[in-house]
Amino acid sequence: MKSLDNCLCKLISRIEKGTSITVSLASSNTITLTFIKFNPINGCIQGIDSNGHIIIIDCKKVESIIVSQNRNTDREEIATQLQIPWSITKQRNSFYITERAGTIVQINKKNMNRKKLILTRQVHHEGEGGLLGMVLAPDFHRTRNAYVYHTYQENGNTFQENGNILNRVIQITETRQGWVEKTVLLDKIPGSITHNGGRIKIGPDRHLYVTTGDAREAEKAQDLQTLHGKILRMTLEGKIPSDNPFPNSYIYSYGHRNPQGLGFAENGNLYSSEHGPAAHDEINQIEKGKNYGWPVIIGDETSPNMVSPLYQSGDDTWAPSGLSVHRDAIYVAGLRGQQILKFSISIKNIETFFEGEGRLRDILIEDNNLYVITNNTDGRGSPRPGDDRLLKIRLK
Ligand SMILES: [Ca+2]
Repeated sequence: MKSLDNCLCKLISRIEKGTSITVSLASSNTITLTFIKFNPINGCIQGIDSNGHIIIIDCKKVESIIVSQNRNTDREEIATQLQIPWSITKQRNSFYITERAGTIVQINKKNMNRKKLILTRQVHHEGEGGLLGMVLAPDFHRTRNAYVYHTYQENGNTFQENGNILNRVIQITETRQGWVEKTVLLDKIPGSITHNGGRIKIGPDRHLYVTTGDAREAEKAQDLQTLHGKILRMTLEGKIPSDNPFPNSYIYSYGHRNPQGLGFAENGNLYSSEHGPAAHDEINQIEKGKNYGWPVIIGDETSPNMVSPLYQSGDDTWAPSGLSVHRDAIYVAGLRGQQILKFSISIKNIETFFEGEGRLRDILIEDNNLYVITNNTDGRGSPRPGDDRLLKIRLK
């Protein structure tokens, strides 16, 4: 204890058993543990790592300790050192996580394998654009096929007002060298330095649902002749399904500003989250052919033939991104809000489910486990040692 920094001593003595701590070591490694105890005789911390192993750390080797303020201490760190991660997908024991600059990381237990995309159009990473949503094909285990949404440039080198930034949905295949472009499902989706939408999900009907942003042209969210501010529906081959609401159109719903969350409930209901203009963020139930109001109505405002949100944030800002539906609840990742919100559908109640890890980007729920990625490395957050991370939280 004599050689231990006095502040560190005081901090350690206040940590309660069961608290999640992230320890930075002099060797520049970081490790996250569930704290058990501190032994003042040998000056060592005892804790449990994400694999359930008991770890003993000599405090003389500790540079710093971050004590998590999580309300939910039942969480594990699955991966660290992610680079601006955007979406989580999972197949058996492997996670596939997109990173905005244009890579996909496979995480299997403690192994991380980062692969590039080999494309006919480069991923354009600027502002909120880049490699965004991803889903694995239903037959991924056999074909290694997946679908991604990414920003690209039609021409030129820099962003020009309402200029040449676009988005597209493509099918890619995993190979040893990287993820190789296979087919283009839809390109020329309006893009901008912000408001690119970008979440994609496969529905129970095996069709692909895609969120697009208004690309900073708000009024076009109401225009059924453009793809600004819409939720699209297409077959896995990129065709327009014959039962889409508008003839010969990908549009499934419209009047959106910048939806980045999309998820299906077990009963097939579709939910989405979107960013409001100044606060007034929204959670919506998405129904075929409906108009969600932007920019005509915001918050709880109403208008004939427009759908007001299931819930909206009022004067608070969540900046909601990915969501996942589990039983009666929608779990929404908050960027600015830095929390996971839990919205109970039947009673329309909202509460903070998890916080204390900074900005959060996407959520995936499987087998009663909630997985979340942080978003602290894109220049808008305050990265900590190990950021960005993939965390696992056990649902009660
Ligand atoms: Ca709305």
